[in-house]
Amino acid sequence: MNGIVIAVHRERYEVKTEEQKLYARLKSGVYYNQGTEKFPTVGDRVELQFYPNGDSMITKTLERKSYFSRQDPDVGMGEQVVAANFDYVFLVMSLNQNFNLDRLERYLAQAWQSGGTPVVILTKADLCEDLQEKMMQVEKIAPGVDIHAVSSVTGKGMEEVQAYLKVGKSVVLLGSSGVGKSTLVNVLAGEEVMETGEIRLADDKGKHTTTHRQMIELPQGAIIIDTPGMRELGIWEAQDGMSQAFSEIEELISRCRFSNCSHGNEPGCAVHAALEDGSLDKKRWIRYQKLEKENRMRAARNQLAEKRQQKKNKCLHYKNKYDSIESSNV
Ligand SMILES: Nc1nc2c(ncn2[C@@H]2O[C@H](COP(=O)(O)OP(=O)(O)O)[C@@H](O)[C@H]2O)c(=O)[nH]1
Ligand SMILES: [Mg+2]
Ligand SMILES: [Zn+2]
Repeated sequence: MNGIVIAVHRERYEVKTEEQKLYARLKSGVYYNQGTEKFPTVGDRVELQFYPNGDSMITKTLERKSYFSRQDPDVGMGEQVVAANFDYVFLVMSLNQNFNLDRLERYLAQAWQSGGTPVVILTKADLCEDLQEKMMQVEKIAPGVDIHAVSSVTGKGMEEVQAYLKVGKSVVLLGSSGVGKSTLVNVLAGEEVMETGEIRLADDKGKHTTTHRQMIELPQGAIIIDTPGMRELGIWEAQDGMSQAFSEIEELISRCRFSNCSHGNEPGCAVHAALEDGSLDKKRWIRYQKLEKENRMRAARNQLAEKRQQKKNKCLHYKNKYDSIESSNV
C-alpha cells in the first residue's frame, strides 16, 4: 500500500492513503540498524504494510521530486529533510519592516536548490507606500521568478496567487514569523485553516501552539506545507541553487577570458566589465561572493562531518561484530 506522510510526530507518522488516514511507524530493519532507507518527512510518498489493529509499518521512502533540508539539530546527525515533494516554494516577505533583499536572495538560492519553483509573495501591500520601487528592487535580485504583491486586508493579488493552487499541487511556505503567512492562507482558503498571530496573542500561550497539522488541504484541492523547521533553515549546501539564483552572474563568469579568473584585475574579466558599465550591481556582486564563500565553507564542514560519521559508523560496525563474536563464544 502507498501513502503520503502528512505529519510527523516523534516516532509516529500520520499517513494518508487512498482510503484513509492512519498512523505508522518505521520498519526497524529497513530504517534502523544496518538499514539504509531515508527517513520520511512531511510530503514523502511511502510504501507501507497495513495493520488494521495498530500502527502500520513504513517499509520504503519513495524518491523525492523536491525537498528542503537543514542541519539536524542533533550534533553529528547530518542533514535532516523537513519537507518533500512540493511544487512551489512561496517566499513570503512583508512590504513593511520585514522587507530584506539580502535574506530574500538567500531564500531564493535555497528554493532553487530544493527542486521546487520559487514564487515571491510580498505581503501587507496595504501598508506600503513605495510599492513600485520595492517591486523593482525585488525584480532585480530575482530574475526569472514570479513576484506578487498581495494584501490580506484589501484582497489585492489574491487571484494571482490562487492560480498556483490547483488540485494536486503543493506549496511550501517560507518566511519569518509575523509576515502574514497564516493570514494569507486563510484568505486563500476562504476559511480559518491556520492559526494567525492575533489568535495566538489572544490566548496568550503563543509558545505552546505548536500544531501538528503540518500539511493543510485547501478547499481548492491544493496542499500547503508549513513546518516549524522551515523557519530556521540553517542552510545546507545550495551550490546548484546559487547558480540559478544568480544565473546572470554565472553567465558573466563563463565569459571571463581565463577560466580561473579571480575577477580582480585580470584582463578580459567580464564581471569587471559589467561592474564598470553598471550592468551588474556592485552590491549584488558582493552578496554573491559572500554567499559563495559561505557555501564553500559549509560544503567543507559537511564533508568533514560526514567523514567523522562514517568513521563512527565503522567503529560501531566492528563493535557490533565483536560483540556478536563475543556472545557466540559464550
Ligand atoms: N495590514 C496588514 N496586516 C496583515 C496582513 N496579513 C497579515 N497581517 C497581520 O500580521 C500579523 C501576523 O500575521 P500571521 O498571518 O499570523 O503571520 P505568520 O506568522 O507569517 O503566519 C497579524 O496581526 C495579521 O493580522 C496584511 O495583508 N495587511
Ligand atoms: Mg503563522
Ligand atoms: Zn572574471
